[in-house]
Amino acid sequence: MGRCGVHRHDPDCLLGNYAFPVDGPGQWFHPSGYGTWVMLCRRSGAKLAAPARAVIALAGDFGVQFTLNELMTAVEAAQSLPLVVWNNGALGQIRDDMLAAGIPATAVVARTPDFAALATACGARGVRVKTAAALTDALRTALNCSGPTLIDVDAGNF
Ligand SMILES: Cc1ncc(C[n+]2csc(CCOP(=O)(O)OP(=O)(O)O)c2C)c(N)n1
Ligand SMILES: [Mg+2]
Repeated sequence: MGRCGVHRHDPDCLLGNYAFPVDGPGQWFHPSGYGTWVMLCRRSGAKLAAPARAVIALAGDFGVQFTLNELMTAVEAAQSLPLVVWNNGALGQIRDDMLAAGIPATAVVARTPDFAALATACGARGVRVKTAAALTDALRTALNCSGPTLIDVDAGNF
């Protein structure tokens, strides 16, 4: 997820890899290399391996759709797992890279499903938030719930 294009070391960068503060190893999992979209299975696996630790899954609105079926695994395992979906209605990184390269952004803006409803249909909790404060509240609640919560974040306000 992100909106940084080639400016990945920009202090305003929203790319999780650069923006998320960690103070030790084993706290940030990213599919380095090809950056393959495997977010939900990996976080669900991390929660299985370390059930006492708080685990949060973070994905873009298109990346999450590749492994959203794994939400069922988290539901079956009753994993207390917030799944934060950064919803910008776009394949944002690809769009930004196209624009940064001076080529027209093609086929990178598309409709996304109602993620909160989709989560509910899977037996998970689903909420939509529009502000940082609401996101904080939703995360606190989700970490204290049994079972996963999909938090659909309207990126337009950030
Ligand atoms: C399986 C797979 N296919 C394609 C890509 C290439 N790719 C990297 S970022 C990206 C767009 C990501 O869109 P989204 O998940 O909505 O995140 P955003 O950049 O909008 O925050 C794509 C297609 C990939 N990383 N993994
Ligand atoms: Mg996106």
